[in-house]
Amino acid sequence: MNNLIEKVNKALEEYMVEEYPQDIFKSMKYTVTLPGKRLRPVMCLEACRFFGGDMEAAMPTACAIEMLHAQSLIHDDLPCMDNDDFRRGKPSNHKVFGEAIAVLAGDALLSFAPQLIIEKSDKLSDSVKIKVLHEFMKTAGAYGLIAGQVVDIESENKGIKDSKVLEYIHTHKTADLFRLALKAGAIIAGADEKGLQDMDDLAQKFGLAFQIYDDILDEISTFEELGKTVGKDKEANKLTYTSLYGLEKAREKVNSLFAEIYDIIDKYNSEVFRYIIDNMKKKLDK
Ligand code: GRG
Repeated sequence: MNNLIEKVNKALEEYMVEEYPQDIFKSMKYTVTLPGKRLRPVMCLEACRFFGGDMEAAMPTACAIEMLHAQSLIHDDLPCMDNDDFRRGKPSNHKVFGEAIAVLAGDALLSFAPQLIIEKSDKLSDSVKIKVLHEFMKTAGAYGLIAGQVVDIESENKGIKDSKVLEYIHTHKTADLFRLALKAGAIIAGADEKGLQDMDDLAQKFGLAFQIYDDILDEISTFEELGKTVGKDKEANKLTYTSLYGLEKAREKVNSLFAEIYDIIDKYNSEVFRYIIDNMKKKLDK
């Protein structure tokens, strides 16, 4: 796992150039290279391995997915969205570069990332690139992250407390990026339909588990542990699994999803996924 994270960090440093106009490139690089967990690029490389693919061939795509994730974090932290001053243990992008540049840095990453897939994926055929880009577009747009974010904002404004709406938000705000990572890695390795279906299933279960886990940590952790403001969801009366069912039921749900995830990843002998889930369990048990 640490080896994969190091490889991803090295590639991100290489891809995040600082050109003219420097303000925008600096702002893009700032959030992308802050120390996140790199779950999505690592999962993309791991899914590629599941199906016997060449991890090096998947590296530009893995990094592009981390860039899309960073874009969503930059925009999510803006005053017009979640209004968060900290991210990954440091001031949020707009706190350092100002709102205008932060909006533009997110926008720029949204096109810089697929441009990278096209320009740097020498080992991929054009037809594989198109399939990967198709998944990328579905995730980034109104069928993916944006759909999740819009319903999240609406449900907060209207005080909606509905489990179906909650699942919709988790599916699109959170699971869709894991889906992109796992499916893109599998596509690059030439996985068949059954393999792609497994990745879809794994992403959905992991995404739901991860968002509920994130909501639990928001209630039980400190700023130092998370590197971001804690307790904001409760304060804003946000629709979350913990607000709907309470902490204990939320822990039960995460554990039952983990059990289902183990059934899938054991088929693929995934030490990486085991490491990720074991770490999540430790944080929940503290
Ligand atoms: C895609 C155009 C476009 C817009 C984005 C703002 C927005 C629309 C969506 C919000 C998506 C979001 C921030 C979801 C939260 C998911 C989540 C739990 C993120 C935290 O992920 P970690 O813990 O973060 O993996 P690190 O920092 O470790 O990478």
